[in-house]
Amino acid sequence: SVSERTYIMVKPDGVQRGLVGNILGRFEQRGFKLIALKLVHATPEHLEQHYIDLKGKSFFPGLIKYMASGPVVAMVWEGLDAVKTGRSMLGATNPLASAPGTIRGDFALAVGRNICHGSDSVENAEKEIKLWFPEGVVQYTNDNSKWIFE
Ligand code: DAT
Ligand code: MG
Repeated sequence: SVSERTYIMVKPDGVQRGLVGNILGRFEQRGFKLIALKLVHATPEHLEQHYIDLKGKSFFPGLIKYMASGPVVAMVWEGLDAVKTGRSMLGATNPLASAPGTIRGDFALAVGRNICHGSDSVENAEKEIKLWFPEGVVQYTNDNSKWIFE
């Protein structure tokens, strides 16, 4: 739906490498509406909650350490098919399999340094938005929606 929401995050390597503006810009240009944004240095406990489904994987400790190594940019984007479209804009989990033109396909090589996160389902998006933005998102009307949607 037009009001679907997804949780997108620039990971610590994306922030350190100065890719925040580029990643943000792609969602803006595509026509998604920014409804929440913050720079946050998350605790390991918070990140374990975010990646709870992966607990037990061999790479889990390394993943948490990497994600806690610096600030991340947490954001919520709203628009038509936001979850699926967000995932396709990110590219495959392993950047070596990501098509050029995707964020990972343009900026990353290693699966453990793949610079961005995007929700994989509407249900998980709702959970992640609650986890990262317990204060809620920002409500405002964006007059350009009539130029983006029929
Ligand atoms: P995605 O981030 O594409 O949703 P995921 O949820 O399966 O992928 O995994 C979360 C993150 O964990 C992923 O972005 C990078 C890391 N990861 C996944 N598989 C990995 C692996 N085999 N080795 C190292 N890191 C991995
Ligand atoms: Mg995932």
